[in-house]
Amino acid sequence: MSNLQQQRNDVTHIDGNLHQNEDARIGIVVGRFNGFVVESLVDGAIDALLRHGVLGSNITVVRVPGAFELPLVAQRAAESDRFDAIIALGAIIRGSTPHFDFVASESAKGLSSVAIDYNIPVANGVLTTDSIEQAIERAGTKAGNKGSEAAMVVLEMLAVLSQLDVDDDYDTSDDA
Ligand code: INI
Repeated sequence: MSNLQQQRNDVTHIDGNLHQNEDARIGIVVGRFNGFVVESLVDGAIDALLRHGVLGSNITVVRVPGAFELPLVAQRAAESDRFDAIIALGAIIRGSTPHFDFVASESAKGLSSVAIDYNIPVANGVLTTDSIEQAIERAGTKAGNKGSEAAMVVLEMLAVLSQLDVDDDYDTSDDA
């Protein structure tokens, strides 16, 4: 085997294993604005979590007025230490939102800050679409369900992060 091939074989790959979730405690924060779309995202997220072994008793759904309020409640949820990961769900629809760009960007920025500041996976499952039709398409009809996608994201992230916590093999103590 060439040295290059050997080195390739020695590379450590860490990928998310999506099967061990019975202990995962998941907070779902939900903006009620455009609720007819958002509730399909909530259903999709809960369904995906349960199908991947998360216990219903370990799932908490917190509803707030709109997507703009999601970062604060996600931050409180992270701070509370009650959750291993947070899923944020909402729908911001440009057609009916004069301040679409502002709400969308503040919501996204705030959610990513929570993940970094509290060292916890936060999935951004907030739909940002030009029209109600596009939102419906992404809420369980022809373009999937952004709620279930967000649920899968946090499960994958939990799996990846737990392996990083355990695997210290990259520590080259031979050099010592
Ligand atoms: N909130 C949404 O989640 N989606 C929207 O499309 C939306 N529109 O259209 O304005 C919206 N606005 C409310 C916003 O999130 C706050 O609740 C509000 O500004 C009070 O802070």
